[in-house]
Amino acid sequence: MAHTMTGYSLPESPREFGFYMDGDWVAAGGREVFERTSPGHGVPVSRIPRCTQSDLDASVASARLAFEGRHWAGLCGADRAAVLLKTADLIRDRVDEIAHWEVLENGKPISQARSEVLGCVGMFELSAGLARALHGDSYNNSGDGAFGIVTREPIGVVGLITPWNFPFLILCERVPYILASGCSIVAKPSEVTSVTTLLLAEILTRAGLPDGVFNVVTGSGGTVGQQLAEHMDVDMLSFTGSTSVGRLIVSAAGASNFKKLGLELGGKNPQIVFADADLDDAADGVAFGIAFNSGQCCVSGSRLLVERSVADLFAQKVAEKLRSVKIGEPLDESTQAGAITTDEQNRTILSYIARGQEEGARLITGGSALNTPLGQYVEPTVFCDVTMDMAIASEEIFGPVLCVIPFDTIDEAISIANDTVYGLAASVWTKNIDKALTVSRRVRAGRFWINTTLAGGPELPIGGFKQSGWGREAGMQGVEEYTQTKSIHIEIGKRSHWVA
Ligand code: TXE
Repeated sequence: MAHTMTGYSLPESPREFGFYMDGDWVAAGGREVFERTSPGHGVPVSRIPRCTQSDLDASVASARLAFEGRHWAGLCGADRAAVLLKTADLIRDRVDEIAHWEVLENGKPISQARSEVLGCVGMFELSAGLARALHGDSYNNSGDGAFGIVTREPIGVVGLITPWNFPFLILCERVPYILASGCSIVAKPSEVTSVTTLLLAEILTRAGLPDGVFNVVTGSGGTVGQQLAEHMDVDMLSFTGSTSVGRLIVSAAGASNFKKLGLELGGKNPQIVFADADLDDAADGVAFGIAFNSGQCCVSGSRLLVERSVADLFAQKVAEKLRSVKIGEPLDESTQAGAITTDEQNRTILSYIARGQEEGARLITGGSALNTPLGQYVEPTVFCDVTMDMAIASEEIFGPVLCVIPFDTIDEAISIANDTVYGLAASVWTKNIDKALTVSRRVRAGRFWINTTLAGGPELPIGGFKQSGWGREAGMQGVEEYTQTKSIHIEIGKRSHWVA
């Protein structure tokens, strides 16, 4: 192992992984292999098999067998809870290892990766309680001759397609809740960040999850991902990724078996700052909202709508904060923002920065790739004088690029906030409760923050309005999404006959 200055190591050669099916590893064997290079260091770190259609069919069959055999769905909530709690313990024991792989494949800072993994422990703990609390409904108001019961049943075999920006966190915003419902899963992580999904499979088996309930196929989205979306024996698919691939998923579901879909797609999220806000707090929040994870969050606050009377002053405050963000070596404990995860994403961000300049926006900080010997990093960037007809104001950049748009009235702020095809998240910064609540009611977004941003907990459901997606993940709603209801009507006493 080659050691960095930080105590963590870079592998001397990439580590080989198999995929995971029916409670065990399957070696890559003669399959094609994808080699992942660490975006923060430029060295190869992992080798992952490209699964074939028959690997996928076998994984779906394994999930189906486990489901129909009722090995998991048939357990009582308390038994499911025991496995989920054990999983939480095992994740806590392996936090450093999981966080290290997140850094190697994604490029995020180690301290952030560690706190994300610890957050995932809480999701498993909460889901254990939800597995026990899940219940249906009853209708005792149909008269003495009838009784109605509404039960919740797990929907069946769930496909789970996840992206590269939060490989473990996004996975754990879904897996424990899906398992709490009693479903079986076939997961397909992004090809560039597969390792921590595979590690979770191993952990779940060690925690006592029956074989076949959680399987992982690896490979590219266009092949095995598309095949999972088209699969006739998958009952529901949860997809997190780009809006364009979301459209392909909807078509695939319609063209196959009408599987139910959960979709969490792109965002172009407003941060609305009024002149009466605590401007120092707001500047810190806005800087965090755009630089955290190098802006590669579906909920990044990428549009700063700021009251005109303080717009210049406030933009400068944010720019000053962003210039002090520590960017670079993700394995350094003090790093706040790491690498851009993929080469393609790096090119996309730099091309949007060039486009903003061509469109006439005024660059007040950042605007360049960081000059480092290895890896790919982009300076947090702020554009002022942005108008809503510019591409940088309406398209998801998915990088540390903030667009500043001034407003004069609360109605104008709400109208600009809603002037987007997306509706994932929004924040408002003000000390006036009337303004905060009016804006929170009228902005169309699935997550809303008042005097904070990118906050939450495992209890609160997440998901988007408009083209940001369908359905909700996490919280009790995130368990119920993976169930379907059955209405059971019971007649009491002697039937009154239809045929005399
Ligand atoms: O996403 P993709 P990419 C946005 C962000 C980013 C853009 C592209 O704007 O710049 O998407 O990122 C799998 N059938 N978000 O290219 O391609 C793929 O293997 C089935 C927003 O990485 O959507 C991966 O597992 N699956 C976002 C997952 O879909 C397919 C997070 C996401 O990849 C597939 C990431 C197909 N035809 C990017 N093609 C968010 N909402 O958080 C790809 N995949």
